[in-house]
Amino acid sequence: MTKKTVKKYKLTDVPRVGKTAGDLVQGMQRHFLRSLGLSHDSSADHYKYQALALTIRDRLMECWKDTKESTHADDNRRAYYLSLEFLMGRSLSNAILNLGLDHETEQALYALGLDLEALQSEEMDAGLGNGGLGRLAACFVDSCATLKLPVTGYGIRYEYGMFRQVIKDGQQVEEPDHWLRGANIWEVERSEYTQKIHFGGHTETYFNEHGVSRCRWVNTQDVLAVPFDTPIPGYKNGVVNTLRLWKSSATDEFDLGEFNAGSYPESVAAKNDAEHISMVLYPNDSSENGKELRLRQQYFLASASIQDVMRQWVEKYGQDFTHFAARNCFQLNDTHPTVSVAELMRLLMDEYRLSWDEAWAITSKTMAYTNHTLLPEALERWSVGLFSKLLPRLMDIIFEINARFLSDVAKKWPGDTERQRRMSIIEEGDVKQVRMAYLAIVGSFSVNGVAQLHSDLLVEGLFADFYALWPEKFNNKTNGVTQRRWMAMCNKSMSALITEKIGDGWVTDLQQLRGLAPFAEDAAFRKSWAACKLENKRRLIALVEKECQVTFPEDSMFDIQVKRIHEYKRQLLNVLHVIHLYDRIKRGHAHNWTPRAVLIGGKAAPGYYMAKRIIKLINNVAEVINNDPDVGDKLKLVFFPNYRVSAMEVIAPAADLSEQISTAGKEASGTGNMKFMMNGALTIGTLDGANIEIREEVGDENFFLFGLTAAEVEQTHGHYNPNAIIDRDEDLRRVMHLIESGHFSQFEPGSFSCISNAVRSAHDPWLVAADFRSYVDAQEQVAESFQDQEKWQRMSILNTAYSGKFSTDRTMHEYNDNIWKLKPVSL
Ligand code: 26Q
Repeated sequence: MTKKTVKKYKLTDVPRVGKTAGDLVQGMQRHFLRSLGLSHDSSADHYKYQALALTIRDRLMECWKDTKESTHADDNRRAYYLSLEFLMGRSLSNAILNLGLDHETEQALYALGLDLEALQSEEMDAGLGNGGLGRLAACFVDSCATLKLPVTGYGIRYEYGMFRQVIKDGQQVEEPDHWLRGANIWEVERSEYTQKIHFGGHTETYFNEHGVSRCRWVNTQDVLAVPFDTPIPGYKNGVVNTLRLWKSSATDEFDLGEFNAGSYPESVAAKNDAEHISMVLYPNDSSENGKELRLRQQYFLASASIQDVMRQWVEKYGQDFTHFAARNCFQLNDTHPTVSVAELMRLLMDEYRLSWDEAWAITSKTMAYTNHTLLPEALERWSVGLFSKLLPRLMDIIFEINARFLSDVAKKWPGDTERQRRMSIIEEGDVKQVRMAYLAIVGSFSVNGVAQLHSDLLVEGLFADFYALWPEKFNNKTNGVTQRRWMAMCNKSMSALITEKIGDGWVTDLQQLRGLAPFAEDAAFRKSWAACKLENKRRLIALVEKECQVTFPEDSMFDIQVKRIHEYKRQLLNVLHVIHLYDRIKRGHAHNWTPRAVLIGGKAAPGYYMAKRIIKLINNVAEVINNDPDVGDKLKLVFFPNYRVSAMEVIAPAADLSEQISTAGKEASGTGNMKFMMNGALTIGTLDGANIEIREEVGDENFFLFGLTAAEVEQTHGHYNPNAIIDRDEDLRRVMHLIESGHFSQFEPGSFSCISNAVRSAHDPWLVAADFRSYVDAQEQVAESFQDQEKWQRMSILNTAYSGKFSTDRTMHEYNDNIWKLKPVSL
């Protein structure tokens, strides 16, 4: 054949891949042999998981291509979610669900004699986050894809995610999470979009050819940022968005000049520094201040992501930035990526020659900031010294932003120097500090909290001065969770029952769950509802048996608190209640008893001493209770090790009671509370974060409220006397005595004195003693309600029925309507 007569093909003209069960079987067979090189049917489940994952991935790829082509072709506005954390968990089951391949996959695996659950559990969690803020980012990108919004997630591809928690001798021990060992099926390296990031060096001013003074950043140490893309499928809509995670890598231009030929190995080894930037996630969820590597990570993400967006802009529109702000929006997930404000200024001025005013007009219309904390001590600060050393050019820009900002403040409040001092981005003092939250507010057109109470408290408290200056910037966006993962995927039996009654519209329109409310009065429905819960409880029983060697009785109330271990979240209050129940059983005050199985899980920041003591206390109390024959099935307590996304997928569907017991005014929102509610758990909670809105939706008769309000908490300041409270309350006195007498620390005397001291301290900010009585009384109500199972199931159904507000689909609609203003992708 001559070349001329050969039919021509394009690499990109690939026939569409089939989606029947038979196609999936063939896909798996092909990948098993041709991609994985396997021939033995007896190979480990891990390979079978990989074959299935590759087969499902094939079905994502073409939608991914279509989505990219569509957004590339239009001139529509886009948003970028910048976050140091994306707590994605597993991807396989989510991809199967969102592609609408549930049924076909089940059939294909049946034909192959394989078990879906076994294969799914082979996938490592992508644990690239600490907790709420990281998981929120994951739910957001799911909802954006489902709403067809052109939103790209930008983050860091940590080699090691959140540590694995093992419990040894009742104590937390951290083990490294090398999650990328054994290949990550879901990522695609895109080295052609590598960016260069600068650190160190110094700045120089010079005059350009027009005699204009300009700045350059020289003598820097450079690091490469290599992108890895993960597909984010929307629910049955053909959209696949992108999560782009950056890996750090050394440049090959390492400085041989500094070394003689004999030091070649040393100069290669120096590459290590660069490659460490994306090595590990910081495992604390309230800021650990001042760590240089953390600031490197933050700038690495900000600079790589913004350069990536500008690269795409310049490729498409050239160096004209007139419409840049109209077409681009960066959402900052807390202050962690806030150096972006200064980085966008730098790129526009130093690389693209814009004036300060032009650059500022763009930057301050492009950035939007979400705050996730009310604790003043958790607000991020960086010392000016460290900042100047690591990022001198950005420090200069921040000083200039601050100078111009303070002159505006002076114009509005002439002579009010105290106010200028309070509002300054630079905190004066022994060590000057950059206040990142203030930089974020000054540099953004939108600032939001994550629940109504939180947003209200921000403008009344931490950000009051800024609210007085720019009231129009501040808004609320109550958090949510994706019902795809947190109901449809993890609670199949309940989902099927719901769909049978009201259809499957709720999967993309959660308010439709309201249609369930009338069925609360239907006895047969309540029976089916209870049967689903029981099935889910059996799954959790098996898991708890495996992880904790404790058997939860299936008819006991599953009382659950899972979240990071923090004093403000008050796991300690939970334990005090459990000790109180134990004490009652021992005293023979257990008539009409409601059996309870209490599960507490969560990770403590490795350096957080009190949090680690609380874990130890929980384990010691569990040891005593679970082995006391007087207690038997009346009460069980476990500390669930290594709490993570995939564990929550088993825990939430099995819960009867959701513990949301933070000191009022301290939990910004909470999102676990929403997952439990959707899965039919009742909440015992304070008036804190989104609990308030949960109670508003479900009605106070279906919610167990206790505790001081945020305003009352504020008022206790200066006159709190926990010892008087303990003296007056016999139950609390007995509980404190059990702890202080060493009943739970027989071989470790004094081991919990820090805990009892904290409860007795007049300066206890978390007011554990203050809320004890009202908590125990509310728990008594809970126990009584659980005895009337008909009533309980009715309340459970209504919790699910009124959880519609807490979908991230609603949250993303609100971000889009008020902040991003994006048009859906047309496919
Ligand atoms: C900061 C500096 C250095 C190292 C680490 C950090 C750091 C990392 C993570 C600080 C905070 C976090 C995470 C905070 C977080 O998860 N906050 C939670 O966000 C949820 C989503 O909005 C809310 O529901 C929770 O109320 C809030 O606690």
